[in-house]
Amino acid sequence: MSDRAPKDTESDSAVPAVVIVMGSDSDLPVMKEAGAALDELGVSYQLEILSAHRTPEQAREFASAARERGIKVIIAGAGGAAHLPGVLAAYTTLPVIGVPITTANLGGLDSLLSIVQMPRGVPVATVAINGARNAGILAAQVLALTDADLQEQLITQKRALAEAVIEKANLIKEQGQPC
Ligand code: RP5
Repeated sequence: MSDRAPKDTESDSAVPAVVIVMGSDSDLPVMKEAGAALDELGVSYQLEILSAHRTPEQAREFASAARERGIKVIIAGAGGAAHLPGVLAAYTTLPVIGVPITTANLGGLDSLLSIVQMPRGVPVATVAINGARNAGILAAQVLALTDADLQEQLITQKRALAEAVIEKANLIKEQGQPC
């Protein structure tokens, strides 16, 4: 495994901070929500299709080189026998955020369990089924540990969430409880 710290020369602006990997183009409708969350926060990212089963060599090569390239966080979405996030995590010490994709036969429970039940020592931070937006936000929160501007944006976003709830609560109070 090659997982050395990134060299300064490789941490330039051409390298995306986050790579959003998915097992198939059929995952894109869900996984693009991670990209939308990162777009809102001005975080650079790249989309990749890699499969733990169909392109295992390419998946290994990507994960083994990711840290040295200067990538900071990997988001990986997969459905069914969803081994992609775990396989990537096996080859890197970068944080890997797993997104279980909903499935026709088992509703995504298969994906969720495949991603979340990692063996001790090889973690994947797993979000909800189809929770790609949260994966994008979580990736930004990792980056915000060393980025004060990004941290400010995340605080603003959380304030907006709170204000929206308070507004709805006030509206219900004004209109009265429905019987
Ligand atoms: C997984 O198999 C992919 O992540 C996708 O969710 C699922 C089905 O893939 P396709 O048959 O649609 O390519 O590897």
